[in-house]
Amino acid sequence: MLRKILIEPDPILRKKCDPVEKVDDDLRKLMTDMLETMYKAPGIGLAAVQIGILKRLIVIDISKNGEKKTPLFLVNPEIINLSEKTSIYEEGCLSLPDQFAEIERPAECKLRYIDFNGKEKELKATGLLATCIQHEIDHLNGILFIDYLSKLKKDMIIKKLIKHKKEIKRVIV
Ligand code: K1U
Ligand code: ZN
Repeated sequence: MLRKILIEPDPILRKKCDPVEKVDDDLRKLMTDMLETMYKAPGIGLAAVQIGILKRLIVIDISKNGEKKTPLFLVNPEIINLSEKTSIYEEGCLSLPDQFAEIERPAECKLRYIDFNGKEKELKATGLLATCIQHEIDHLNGILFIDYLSKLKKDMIIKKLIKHKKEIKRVIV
């Protein structure tokens, strides 16, 4: 089932998410809905808070069009190491439509998480995957990539999004 993605400014996107207590069939259905919503958007990541669910839950798939799909389901992800080396990527966000900015983050990260079947796992990520994981974990803590920009750039983006939301409302009503 496709879910509606929240657009900034929305107070829900600024909340800190709660840990997941157990991985059961209801949670697996939610993760499957999140993956479907992310593929449809289209995007390479989605945090549950972006569909209004305040749980520490992320789906990611950085495979390219035409490649075999490689979905990752991260329940209660915890960063256990960040590299000193950094890298810069032009980031997008499904909650900030049509907005992009170059963001510098640690180039590599190691994380511990629970997978789709409830098993504890560790993963070392580099490149786009490391960037995407850090971007999504930021969502779980109420942080958006615009928070790393100057006040001027951030305010400009928020202004555009308010206009975009008014426009959508006008078309729907
Ligand atoms: O909103 C999100 O959290 C998803 C976001 C993830 C992300 C993108 C780039 C850098 C860091 C994190 C997106 O997926 S934005 C859309 C996007 O990047 C994309 C869409 C289609 C094809 C390829 C990329
Ligand atoms: Zn995002």
